[in-house]
Amino acid sequence: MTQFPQPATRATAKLVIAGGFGVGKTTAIGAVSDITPLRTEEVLTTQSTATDSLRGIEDKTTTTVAFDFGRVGWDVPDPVELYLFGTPGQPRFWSFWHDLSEGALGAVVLADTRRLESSFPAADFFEQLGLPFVIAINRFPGTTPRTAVEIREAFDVDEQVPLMFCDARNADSVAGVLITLVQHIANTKSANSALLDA
Ligand SMILES: Nc1nc2c(ncn2[C@@H]2O[C@H](COP(=O)(O)OP(=O)(O)OP(=O)(O)O)[C@@H](O)[C@H]2O)c(=O)[nH]1
Ligand SMILES: [Mg+2]
Repeated sequence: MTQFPQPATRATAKLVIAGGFGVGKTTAIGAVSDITPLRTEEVLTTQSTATDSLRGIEDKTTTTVAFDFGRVGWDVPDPVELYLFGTPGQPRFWSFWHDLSEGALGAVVLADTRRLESSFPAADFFEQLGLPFVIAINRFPGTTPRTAVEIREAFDVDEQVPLMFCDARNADSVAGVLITLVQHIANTKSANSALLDA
């Protein structure tokens, strides 16, 4: 009987995609996911648009009210299967963040340079949780460019936290962010175990 090579067993990891209202979390998971993502979108009410600015995202008509779920895997450089959980961005749904982060190995804090401050709470949340995270700036067209140094200063995070630019609509770009996060998780783990061994 022909022996076919077995597919590589993939390590699995749960990752969280967080950030402020309308920064592109649902878009990013939809772009990179190998499966049709699970979404919990509800139509934006005039009540919520009074509290959450739609500046720069005037076409946005819905918002995530619970979570997004997507899955992406690859075999190179290492076989890995990532389960992606997107958080809701509106402050009234922030209570979900704890539950969504349960068992996660790391997080992406997505941000929009026009409203950077809307993603500060997400960075603070993961910092306090002690969960490794990266900051990814979703470059919306027509926005005034800001340097990585300026953005890092605004976030006031540890210099070890990776910061990069991306396009939430582009699968390769989002995959690049996820690869950076996976590497950051691995580096943080080996740094922590080195500390424990010391
Ligand atoms: N031009 C442009 N539009 C984008 C980009 N990313 C997202 N959008 C649009 O911006 C809007 C917000 O995207 P969402 O993915 O819903 O944002 P979100 O962070 O999930 O929003 P909430 O769940 O409501 O917090 C949508 O209308 C997207 O089509 C981008 O990179 N460029
Ligand atoms: Mg969303």
